Amino acid sequence: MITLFAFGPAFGLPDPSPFVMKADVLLKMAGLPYRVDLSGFSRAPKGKLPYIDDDGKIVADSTFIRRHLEQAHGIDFDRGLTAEQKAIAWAFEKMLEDHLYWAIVHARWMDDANFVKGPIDFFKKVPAPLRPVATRMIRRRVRNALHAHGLGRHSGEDIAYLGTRSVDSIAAFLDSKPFLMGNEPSGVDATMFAFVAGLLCPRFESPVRAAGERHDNLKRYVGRMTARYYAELSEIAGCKAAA
Ligand SMILES: N[C@@H](CCC(=O)N[C@@H](CS)C(=O)NCC(=O)O)C(=O)O
Repeated sequence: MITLFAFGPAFGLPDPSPFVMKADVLLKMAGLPYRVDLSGFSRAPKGKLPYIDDDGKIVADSTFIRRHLEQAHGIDFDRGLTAEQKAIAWAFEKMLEDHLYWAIVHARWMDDANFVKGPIDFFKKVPAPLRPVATRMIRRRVRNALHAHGLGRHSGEDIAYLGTRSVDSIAAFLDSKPFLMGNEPSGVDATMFAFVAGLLCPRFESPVRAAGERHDNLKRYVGRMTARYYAELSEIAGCKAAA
């Protein structure tokens, strides 16, 4: 049995981490039995979630989880896609994960109003006397990560410009298709759904979320993926589940 190590539902999302949501959807797409464990962060091999334990084999990082599901369980997430489509899917996936993700992190963690509506909750378990120091320390760590990535070096206005370009690109490419690569979901939809839902999360105000809200097709897409993979939920990120 596979165990997915996750943070657990937060901010009205199945998980605050889009990478965890991606892994969760990949497991649902694979149709393999799995359970979710919320106690694994301190043992995460790379210091991050998600990771899985598949009968004793530990696999960390959502992309390597996908590779493991493909190689060990014979799942083909890109069934029916041409080599060109697979290349496009990979490019979109990495744009979402290595570019748009940081705009989402910036909005949630660096904006004071957003921070107190969301990430501050992560510190509730820290004993009260230590909480302010721990909060400052982790927030500084996130600021440094944003700086090391590069996005954090730009002004808020420029981050909004870059994030909006990515959001407009995925909306334009999705167009009126039900799923990113066509009529059926493929591997990239696990990523696309997770990141667009995280972006549209109504808890946080940001210019990049506003860019997402301007695209009805993205909202309908999140609703469509919710209906297919989270049938127990009536909506995610304000997008009503509907096939
Ligand atoms: N490349 C990784 C990224 C995972 C990741 O960045 N996880 C974040 C949550 S969104 C995390 O666990 N951060 C905790 C930390 O950096 O301390 C993947 O695809 O799984």
